[in-house]
Amino acid sequence: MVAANLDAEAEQFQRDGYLVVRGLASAPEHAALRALVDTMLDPLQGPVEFEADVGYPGAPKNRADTGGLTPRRLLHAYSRDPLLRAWARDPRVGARLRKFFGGRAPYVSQCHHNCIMTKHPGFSSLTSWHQDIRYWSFQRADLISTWLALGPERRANGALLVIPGSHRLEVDALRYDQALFLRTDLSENQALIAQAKMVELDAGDMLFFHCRLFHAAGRNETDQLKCSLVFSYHDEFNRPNPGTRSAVYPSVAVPVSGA
Ligand SMILES: O=C(O)CCC(=O)C(=O)O
Repeated sequence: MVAANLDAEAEQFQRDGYLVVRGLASAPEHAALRALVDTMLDPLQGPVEFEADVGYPGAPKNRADTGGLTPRRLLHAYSRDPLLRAWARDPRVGARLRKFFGGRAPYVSQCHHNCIMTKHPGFSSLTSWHQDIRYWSFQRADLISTWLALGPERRANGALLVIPGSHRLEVDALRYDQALFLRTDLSENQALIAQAKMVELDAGDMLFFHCRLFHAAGRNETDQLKCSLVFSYHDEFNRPNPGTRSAVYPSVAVPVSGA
Protein backbone atom coordinates (compact mmCIF):
# COMPACT_ATOMS: atom_id res chain seq x y z
CA MET A 1 0.00 0.00 0.00
CA VAL A 2 2.72 2.42 1.03
CA ALA A 3 4.89 1.28 -1.90
CA ALA A 4 2.03 1.88 -4.36
CA ASN A 5 1.55 5.39 -3.01
CA LEU A 6 5.24 6.13 -3.26
CA ASP A 7 5.25 4.97 -6.88
CA ALA A 8 2.39 7.35 -7.69
CA GLU A 9 4.13 10.14 -5.82
CA ALA A 10 7.36 9.47 -7.70
CA GLU A 11 5.57 9.58 -11.05
CA GLN A 12 4.03 12.94 -10.15
CA PHE A 13 7.35 14.26 -8.88
CA GLN A 14 9.16 13.26 -12.09
CA ARG A 15 6.46 14.92 -14.21
CA ASP A 16 5.98 18.16 -12.27
CA GLY A 17 9.31 18.57 -10.50
CA TYR A 18 7.54 18.98 -7.19
CA LEU A 19 5.11 17.19 -4.92
CA VAL A 20 3.24 18.08 -1.74
CA VAL A 21 2.73 15.41 0.90
CA ARG A 22 -0.08 16.62 3.13
CA GLY A 23 0.25 16.11 6.87
CA LEU A 24 3.63 14.39 6.71
CA ALA A 25 4.39 15.82 10.16
CA SER A 26 1.68 15.18 12.74
CA ALA A 27 0.28 18.03 14.84
CA PRO A 28 2.50 17.21 17.88
CA GLU A 29 5.53 16.89 15.59
CA HIS A 30 5.14 20.23 13.84
CA ALA A 31 4.13 21.95 17.08
CA ALA A 32 7.36 20.72 18.72
CA LEU A 33 9.40 21.98 15.78
CA ARG A 34 7.67 25.34 15.82
CA ALA A 35 8.23 25.69 19.58
CA LEU A 36 11.90 24.89 19.04
CA VAL A 37 12.20 27.48 16.28
CA ASP A 38 10.60 30.07 18.54
CA THR A 39 13.34 29.50 21.14
CA MET A 40 15.92 30.12 18.39
CA LEU A 41 14.31 33.39 17.39
CA ASP A 42 14.15 34.91 20.86
CA PRO A 43 16.89 35.44 21.78
CA LEU A 44 18.11 35.10 18.21
CA GLN A 45 20.59 32.22 17.78
CA GLY A 46 23.13 32.49 14.98
CA PRO A 47 24.27 31.85 12.40
CA VAL A 48 21.60 33.90 10.69
CA GLU A 49 21.12 35.41 7.25
CA PHE A 50 19.36 38.74 7.62
CA GLU A 51 17.00 40.46 5.21
CA ALA A 52 19.72 43.03 4.54
CA ASP A 53 22.05 40.22 3.40
CA VAL A 54 19.88 38.75 0.65
CA GLY A 55 19.73 41.79 -1.62
CA TYR A 56 16.26 40.78 -2.82
CA PRO A 57 13.60 43.27 -3.97
CA GLY A 58 12.07 44.98 -0.93
CA ALA A 59 14.88 44.01 1.45
CA PRO A 60 16.59 46.73 3.50
CA LYS A 61 19.87 47.68 1.81
CA ASN A 62 22.06 47.54 4.94
CA ARG A 63 21.96 45.81 8.29
CA ALA A 64 21.92 49.28 9.90
CA ASP A 65 18.74 50.26 8.00
CA THR A 66 15.32 49.85 9.61
CA GLY A 67 14.46 46.14 9.43
CA GLY A 68 17.96 45.23 8.21
CA LEU A 69 18.45 42.81 11.09
CA THR A 70 15.21 40.94 10.42
CA PRO A 71 16.16 37.24 10.24
CA ARG A 72 15.52 35.63 6.86
CA ARG A 73 17.19 32.24 7.40
CA LEU A 74 18.39 30.50 10.55
CA LEU A 75 21.38 28.76 9.02
CA HIS A 76 22.94 25.36 9.80
CA ALA A 77 19.67 23.81 10.90
CA TYR A 78 21.17 20.31 10.88
CA SER A 79 23.72 21.01 13.59
CA ARG A 80 21.43 23.18 15.72
CA ASP A 81 19.42 20.54 17.56
CA PRO A 82 18.75 16.76 17.65
CA LEU A 83 15.11 17.33 16.70
CA LEU A 84 16.14 19.10 13.51
CA ARG A 85 18.66 16.36 12.72
CA ALA A 86 15.90 13.79 13.22
CA TRP A 87 13.72 15.63 10.71
CA ALA A 88 16.49 15.90 8.16
CA ARG A 89 16.91 12.12 8.39
CA ASP A 90 13.30 11.12 8.96
CA PRO A 91 12.63 7.72 7.28
CA ARG A 92 9.29 8.95 5.87
CA VAL A 93 11.26 11.59 4.02
CA GLY A 94 14.10 9.20 3.18
CA ALA A 95 11.81 6.58 1.66
CA ARG A 96 10.32 9.15 -0.68
CA LEU A 97 13.66 10.62 -1.62
CA ARG A 98 15.03 7.21 -2.51
CA LYS A 99 12.02 6.64 -4.79
CA PHE A 100 12.39 10.05 -6.38
CA PHE A 101 16.12 9.38 -6.87
CA GLY A 102 15.30 6.18 -8.76
CA GLY A 103 16.25 3.83 -5.90
CA ARG A 104 19.55 5.50 -5.02
CA ALA A 105 20.28 6.27 -1.36
CA PRO A 106 19.67 9.89 -0.27
CA TYR A 107 22.14 12.10 1.58
CA VAL A 108 21.33 15.39 3.27
CA SER A 109 23.67 18.26 2.36
CA GLN A 110 24.93 20.46 5.17
CA CYS A 111 26.06 23.06 2.62
CA HIS A 112 22.82 24.14 0.97
CA HIS A 113 19.51 25.34 2.32
CA ASN A 114 19.86 23.41 5.61
CA CYS A 115 17.94 26.23 7.26
CA ILE A 116 14.79 27.49 8.85
CA MET A 117 13.30 29.98 6.41
CA THR A 118 11.51 32.81 8.15
CA LYS A 119 9.38 35.55 6.72
CA HIS A 120 8.62 38.20 9.26
CA PRO A 121 5.82 40.73 9.12
CA GLY A 122 7.08 44.18 8.23
CA PHE A 123 10.39 43.59 6.49
CA SER A 124 10.21 40.46 4.38
CA SER A 125 11.43 40.61 0.80
CA LEU A 126 10.22 38.75 -2.26
CA THR A 127 12.29 36.11 -4.03
CA SER A 128 12.38 36.34 -7.83
CA TRP A 129 12.18 33.37 -10.24
CA HIS A 130 15.16 31.08 -9.91
CA GLN A 131 16.41 27.50 -9.76
CA ASP A 132 18.22 26.47 -6.59
CA ILE A 133 20.96 24.68 -8.55
CA ARG A 134 22.31 28.05 -9.74
CA TYR A 135 24.86 28.29 -6.90
CA TRP A 136 25.37 24.60 -6.19
CA SER A 137 28.11 22.42 -7.64
CA PHE A 138 27.48 18.69 -7.97
CA GLN A 139 28.36 16.06 -10.55
CA ARG A 140 24.75 16.14 -11.77
CA ALA A 141 22.07 18.84 -11.43
CA ASP A 142 19.80 16.39 -9.66
CA LEU A 143 19.07 17.35 -6.06
CA ILE A 144 15.82 17.54 -4.18
CA SER A 145 14.82 19.97 -1.43
CA THR A 146 12.20 19.42 1.22
CA TRP A 147 10.18 22.30 2.63
CA LEU A 148 8.23 21.51 5.79
CA ALA A 149 5.62 24.14 6.62
CA LEU A 150 5.47 25.01 10.32
CA GLY A 151 2.37 27.12 9.84
CA PRO A 152 0.00 28.09 7.03
CA GLU A 153 1.58 29.28 3.79
CA ARG A 154 -0.67 31.33 1.54
CA ARG A 155 -0.30 34.10 -1.02
CA ALA A 156 -0.71 36.70 1.73
CA ASN A 157 2.29 35.51 3.73
CA GLY A 158 4.60 34.70 0.82
CA ALA A 159 3.81 31.12 -0.16
CA LEU A 160 6.01 29.59 -2.85
CA LEU A 161 5.08 29.76 -6.52
CA VAL A 162 6.35 27.03 -8.84
CA ILE A 163 6.31 26.42 -12.60
CA PRO A 164 5.25 22.78 -13.02
CA GLY A 165 7.56 20.77 -15.28
CA SER A 166 10.14 23.55 -15.52
CA HIS A 167 12.84 21.28 -14.04
CA ARG A 168 12.99 19.61 -17.49
CA LEU A 169 13.47 22.82 -19.49
CA GLU A 170 16.74 23.85 -21.10
CA VAL A 171 16.82 27.62 -20.68
CA ASP A 172 19.30 29.74 -22.63
CA ALA A 173 21.79 31.65 -20.46
CA LEU A 174 20.61 34.95 -21.98
CA ARG A 175 17.24 34.51 -20.29
CA TYR A 176 18.80 34.96 -16.83
CA ASP A 177 20.04 38.15 -15.20
CA GLN A 178 23.48 38.41 -13.62
CA ALA A 179 22.29 36.91 -10.34
CA LEU A 180 20.72 34.03 -12.33
CA PHE A 181 17.12 35.11 -11.79
CA LEU A 182 14.80 34.84 -14.79
CA ARG A 183 14.64 38.17 -16.63
CA THR A 184 11.05 39.36 -16.42
CA ASP A 185 11.41 41.77 -19.37
CA LEU A 186 11.54 38.93 -21.94
CA SER A 187 8.28 37.73 -23.48
CA GLU A 188 9.38 34.07 -23.48
CA ASN A 189 10.05 34.30 -19.73
CA GLN A 190 6.74 36.07 -19.20
CA ALA A 191 4.99 33.18 -20.98
CA LEU A 192 6.78 30.71 -18.73
CA ILE A 193 5.95 32.64 -15.56
CA ALA A 194 2.29 32.77 -16.62
CA GLN A 195 2.19 29.00 -15.98
CA ALA A 196 3.03 29.45 -12.27
CA LYS A 197 1.06 27.72 -9.57
CA MET A 198 0.90 28.66 -5.92
CA VAL A 199 1.84 25.99 -3.40
CA GLU A 200 -0.44 26.53 -0.45
CA LEU A 201 0.63 24.58 2.61
CA ASP A 202 -0.60 23.98 6.13
CA ALA A 203 1.55 23.16 9.12
CA GLY A 204 2.93 19.64 8.69
CA ASP A 205 2.68 19.59 4.88
CA MET A 206 5.94 18.88 3.09
CA LEU A 207 6.86 20.15 -0.36
CA PHE A 208 9.50 18.16 -2.25
CA PHE A 209 10.99 20.08 -5.18
CA HIS A 210 13.73 19.52 -7.73
CA CYS A 211 16.76 21.81 -7.80
CA ARG A 212 16.00 22.81 -11.42
CA LEU A 213 12.38 23.75 -10.74
CA PHE A 214 11.76 27.46 -11.23
CA HIS A 215 10.19 28.96 -8.12
CA ALA A 216 9.58 32.33 -6.51
CA ALA A 217 7.78 33.79 -3.51
CA GLY A 218 6.17 37.03 -2.40
CA ARG A 219 6.43 39.09 0.76
CA ASN A 220 4.70 38.33 4.01
CA GLU A 221 1.93 40.93 4.11
CA THR A 222 0.31 39.50 7.26
CA ASP A 223 1.08 40.25 10.89
CA GLN A 224 2.19 36.66 11.63
CA LEU A 225 5.62 35.10 11.23
CA LYS A 226 5.88 32.37 8.57
CA CYS A 227 8.53 29.71 9.01
CA SER A 228 9.51 26.50 7.23
CA LEU A 229 12.24 23.90 7.69
CA VAL A 230 14.25 23.33 4.50
CA PHE A 231 16.88 20.69 3.66
CA SER A 232 18.48 19.62 0.37
CA TYR A 233 19.48 16.11 -0.68
CA HIS A 234 21.58 14.39 -3.28
CA ASP A 235 21.95 10.69 -3.99
CA GLU A 236 24.84 8.39 -3.22
CA PHE A 237 26.22 8.60 -6.79
CA ASN A 238 25.93 12.38 -7.15
CA ARG A 239 28.71 13.93 -5.14
CA PRO A 240 29.62 17.59 -4.58
CA ASN A 241 32.51 18.75 -6.76
CA PRO A 242 35.69 18.90 -4.64
CA GLY A 243 36.86 22.36 -3.65
CA THR A 244 33.46 24.02 -4.14
CA ARG A 245 31.13 25.45 -1.50
CA SER A 246 28.93 22.38 -2.03
CA ALA A 247 31.73 20.23 -0.57
CA VAL A 248 32.62 22.26 2.54
CA TYR A 249 30.73 20.09 5.04
CA PRO A 250 30.09 16.35 4.72
CA SER A 251 26.67 15.10 3.67
CA VAL A 252 24.88 12.66 5.94
CA ALA A 253 23.17 9.41 4.92
CA VAL A 254 19.39 9.30 5.37
CA PRO A 255 17.57 6.14 6.55
CA VAL A 256 14.96 4.96 4.08
CA SER A 257 12.97 2.30 5.93
CA GLY A 258 9.95 2.67 8.17
CA ALA A 259 7.97 5.02 5.94
O1 LIG B 1 10.53 32.06 0.75
C1 LIG B 1 11.07 32.55 -0.23
O2 LIG B 1 11.10 33.75 -0.43
C2 LIG B 1 11.69 31.64 -1.25
C3 LIG B 1 13.01 31.11 -0.82
C4 LIG B 1 13.68 30.37 -1.92
O3 LIG B 1 13.13 30.13 -2.96
C5 LIG B 1 15.05 29.93 -1.77
O4 LIG B 1 15.68 30.23 -0.75
O5 LIG B 1 15.54 29.24 -2.68
